[in-house]
Amino acid sequence: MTTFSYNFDTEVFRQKVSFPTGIFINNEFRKGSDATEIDVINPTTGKTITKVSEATKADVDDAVRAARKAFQTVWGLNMPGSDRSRLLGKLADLMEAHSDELAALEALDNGKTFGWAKTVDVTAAIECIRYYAGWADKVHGKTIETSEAKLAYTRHEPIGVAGQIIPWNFPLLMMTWKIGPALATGCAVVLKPSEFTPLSALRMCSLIQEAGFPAGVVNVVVGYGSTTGQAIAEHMDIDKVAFTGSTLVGRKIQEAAAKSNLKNVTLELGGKSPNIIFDDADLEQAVNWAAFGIFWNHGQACCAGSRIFVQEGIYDKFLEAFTKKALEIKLGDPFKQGSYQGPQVSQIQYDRIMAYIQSGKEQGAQVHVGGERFGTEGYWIKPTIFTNTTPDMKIVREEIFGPVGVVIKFQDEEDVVRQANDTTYGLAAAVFSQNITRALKVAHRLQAGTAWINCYNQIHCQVPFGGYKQSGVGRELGEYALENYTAVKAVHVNLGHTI
Ligand code: TXE
Repeated sequence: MTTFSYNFDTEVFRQKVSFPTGIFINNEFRKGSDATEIDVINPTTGKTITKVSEATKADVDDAVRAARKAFQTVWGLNMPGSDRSRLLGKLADLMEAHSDELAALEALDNGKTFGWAKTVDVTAAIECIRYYAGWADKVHGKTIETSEAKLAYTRHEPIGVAGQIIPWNFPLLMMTWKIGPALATGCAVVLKPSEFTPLSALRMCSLIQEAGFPAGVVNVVVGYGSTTGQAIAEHMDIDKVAFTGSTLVGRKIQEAAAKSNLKNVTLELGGKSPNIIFDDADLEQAVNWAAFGIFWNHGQACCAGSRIFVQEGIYDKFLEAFTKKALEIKLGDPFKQGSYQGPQVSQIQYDRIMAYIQSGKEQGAQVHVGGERFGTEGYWIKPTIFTNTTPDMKIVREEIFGPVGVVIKFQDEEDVVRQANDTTYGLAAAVFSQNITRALKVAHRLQAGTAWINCYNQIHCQVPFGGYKQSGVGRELGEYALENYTAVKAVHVNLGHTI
């Protein structure tokens, strides 16, 4: 079985970190059944960091067996919510104690900066586990009035074994969004991290062990999508699958669920979110948030504000200030103080983004700034702004998932609402205006699961998140996420009604 051992000797984190990187089933690390391994690449340099065990379909079967057994014997309805809460709380404490290490793993594996990983990813991941620890003993049904001869009530029972497939853009945070509500409600989990960024999930496995979760409650199988991921989606003994990733794969998950056991499906998919800036916006704030909206996490956010609509009266001023802001973004070693942007996650993503940039040029858009690689090694792309676009261009219609925004001029409310909703996606949207009536009216007309007013990329574990249209099915976070992991049972008790 593989072990990760790495001596971080960086400006912001110096420590030797080592932990097992086998597949994690029944609270034990072990090799995959074929003893094959996956290379983990450092996107900053393009060099291999380590290898981790690859899980096969047979390993997924084992993981599901372990989860089912735990669910039926020690977890689910067999453990009171207050005990599950205590375990989740312990896990959050352990994550806190290891927060620098977790941030360093995210920075190494994903390429985001240590600073962002620490202040956003790890902090929000801990908050998420704590938040769901709070829910674990508050999952309850209702009593429902029908007649005096009858008592009717509902139980919100854990759905069973949950398969969870997550991406590489927020590896740790996505893991907590998935396991938090699942464990709070009493489901057992088989989770597949992205093959590109497995390290923080594997480190979490040892923390889960240490926290004292019973064997089989959380199982982690690192593997490729078309094999390991597909094995989860089509498994006959998985009751629910939760997926975050591309719309293309989301369709496959739903198809596999339909063709197997009709498992419950929730999907968090892509986006092409509009960010609308009216003439009466606070210009400086709008510029800052717009830059954060598209360039944060190197544009690798499903809710990235990639279509920036600016009203004609302030278009020139906005573009000037926004350009300045984009040019100020400091690209640099994720482990150096002051770096804002690191590399894209992989060669594949780098190539995909550069192909979009090329298509924008070929279709006649203008590269206003950026549009090229940064440095000589790794997968770095400069913050890029396109202007002179038309609505049919690929860079306007498709999710680029990189630091590439299009700035589009609009005339009035009607015009911008029509353009903003002219997309197959519907994950997020934002409106900047100091006229709160206008901002609210427009926010209500936008077809999106999240609407921000005078801010961007604001996500809290208490507030639901998810997409309209082809951006997803169901909602994560908040109380809403508990519904994804519970089945409602209606119990009817006869108090004297005779037949
Ligand atoms: O995603 P995939 P990729 C979007 C973004 C990006 C594009 C492609 O536009 O450019 O997707 O990225 C697993 N059955 N988002 O190719 O393939 C895979 O192993 C089951 C948006 O990396 O969707 C990984 O664990 N699982 C997004 C996960 O799915 C499969 C985040 C996501 O990978 C599978 C990431 C299969 N057949 C990309 N094929 C967001 N919504 O935040 C792959 N996987």
